[in-house]
Amino acid sequence: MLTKNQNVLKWVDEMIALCKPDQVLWIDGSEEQLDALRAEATATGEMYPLNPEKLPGCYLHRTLPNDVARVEDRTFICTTKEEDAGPINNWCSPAEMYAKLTPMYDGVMKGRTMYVIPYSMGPIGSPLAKVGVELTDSIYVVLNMAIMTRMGKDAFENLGDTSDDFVRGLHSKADIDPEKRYIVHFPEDNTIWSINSAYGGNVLLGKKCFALRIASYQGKNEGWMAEHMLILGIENPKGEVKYVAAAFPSACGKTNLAMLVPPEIYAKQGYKVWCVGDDIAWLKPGKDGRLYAINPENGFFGVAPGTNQKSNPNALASTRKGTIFTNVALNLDDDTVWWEGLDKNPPEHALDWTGKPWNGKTSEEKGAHPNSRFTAPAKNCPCVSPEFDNPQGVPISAMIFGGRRAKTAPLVYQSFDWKHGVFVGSTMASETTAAATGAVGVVRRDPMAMRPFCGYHMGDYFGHWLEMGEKLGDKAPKIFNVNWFRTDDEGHFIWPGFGDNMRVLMWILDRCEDKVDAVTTPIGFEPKPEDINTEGLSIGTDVIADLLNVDPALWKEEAAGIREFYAQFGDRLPQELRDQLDALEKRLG
Ligand code: OXD
Ligand code: MN
Repeated sequence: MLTKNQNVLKWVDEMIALCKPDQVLWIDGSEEQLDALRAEATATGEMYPLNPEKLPGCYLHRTLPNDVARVEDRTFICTTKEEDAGPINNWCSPAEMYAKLTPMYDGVMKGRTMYVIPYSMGPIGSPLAKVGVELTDSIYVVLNMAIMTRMGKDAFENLGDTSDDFVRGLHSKADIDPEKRYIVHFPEDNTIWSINSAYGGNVLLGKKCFALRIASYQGKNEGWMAEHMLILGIENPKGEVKYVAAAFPSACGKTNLAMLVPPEIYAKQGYKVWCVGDDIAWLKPGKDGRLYAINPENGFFGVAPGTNQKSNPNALASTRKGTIFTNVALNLDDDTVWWEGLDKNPPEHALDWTGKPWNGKTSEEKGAHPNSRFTAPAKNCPCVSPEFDNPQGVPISAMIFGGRRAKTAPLVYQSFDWKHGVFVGSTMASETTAAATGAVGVVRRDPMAMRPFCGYHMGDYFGHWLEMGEKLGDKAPKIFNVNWFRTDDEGHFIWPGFGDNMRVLMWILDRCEDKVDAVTTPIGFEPKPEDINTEGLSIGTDVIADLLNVDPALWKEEAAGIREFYAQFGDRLPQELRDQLDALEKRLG
């Protein structure tokens, strides 16, 4: 036992009585204990140790083919009142859900060990950090939590001996039965129950379940924000660093932006980019009234396919030691890993993500699952911010929303003010691509990229954003929207993206410091085309002008789509946002 906290001990005892494990192991976070678990997982085949020279301390793990992604349709927010979960979440009453799941956990760990994992989301000792305890029967979970969180006995220091403010996470692989898979949140009880999955997003309970769903609810009640945002710092040649936080839906390049490599024109002047986080930001007003952010996580749970030396050299470098790979291909010649988009040289003598023999040169099948992942320590990242462990967090100058829009949204625009910025975030959307099932170009609204992650009523969440703006007043970050995905008539992306996105970030920072004028359009402030630096690009200012074009006809359609989307929130949609929509329609004429 690593704590005297009676609230923890009582709850752990209750869960032991329910799950009936053969043994209970408290995870202290020591390397010796982790090494013993790595050895055990290697002996049972749960983890496969990779080439110790090329990938020291790295392991491969495979999940069952029925268990490779987050399951939004089996994810629940269980609040006493249905209306508190809102129209976007699946809801069930806590009483009914506990009654349904309790028998499923009864005796589920017989013959297994229960691991008790204390962890901190956020630097230990930070006023923004919070403690969680996850109980699990999976060594894979323990070893991933060791990378993704500050795990072990030190995490209890923050809690003290009497506090009840910790998130109770209970996970069991059970039989990994997809029909009985549940990812359930009880925000009113600080509790998460996950059963019948062993896939990261469903079982690393510190991440989406705690740091977004439960934390968004806590943040609303306690006056802070939990957001699906990367955090990055841009250092100028004088050594001053400005930070931005940015929210994008999945598959829109958050990890790539978080670790971007500055283009030559900026690098040669001495600009640098620092990664504070790639997925989640916890934000709270600081003593000076500005909004400060920490990354509650301690590692990256990134999508492997498409990660390569060109798209994201910093992410790739992060995976070269101490990393767990899940569902990628195994090169049998040298015990290294491979995934689609890594390089043009797939292994011939390999196993695919399911463990079947696979020849990358001749096979039609994919070697890695499209949602295969790396779990890599943040400390491995060559551009990890020196402020990564700063308990106070970093001050945020700008918040950026973005999605994938072929025609509608311009390359970048700034909201008129915070309220308008909340409107912009609440109407965020991304278009489906040919790669996904269903019609192409269909708009899926994903407010603030939180659609799958908001732990309460989305209308109240918008209200919380508005309240935070009131509180921050003129110290509030400026709010922007970007779109890297405008296409030409042949469907090709016009904007080069990747590191060149820094050119847009530079305009954003200039706006925050009042260094550059803007053009007023019906949707917000836009750059003058010549204010986006195109030096060294194959496109010029004329193309930038096209990328900034706002088509009133498309925007009228957009406004109609927003009205339809808003309707589901009924009277829990803040009046301010209705007013914003009316004002947009008026400006469009
Ligand atoms: C993630 C996600 O894994 O957003 O970060 O799905
Ligand atoms: Mn995410």
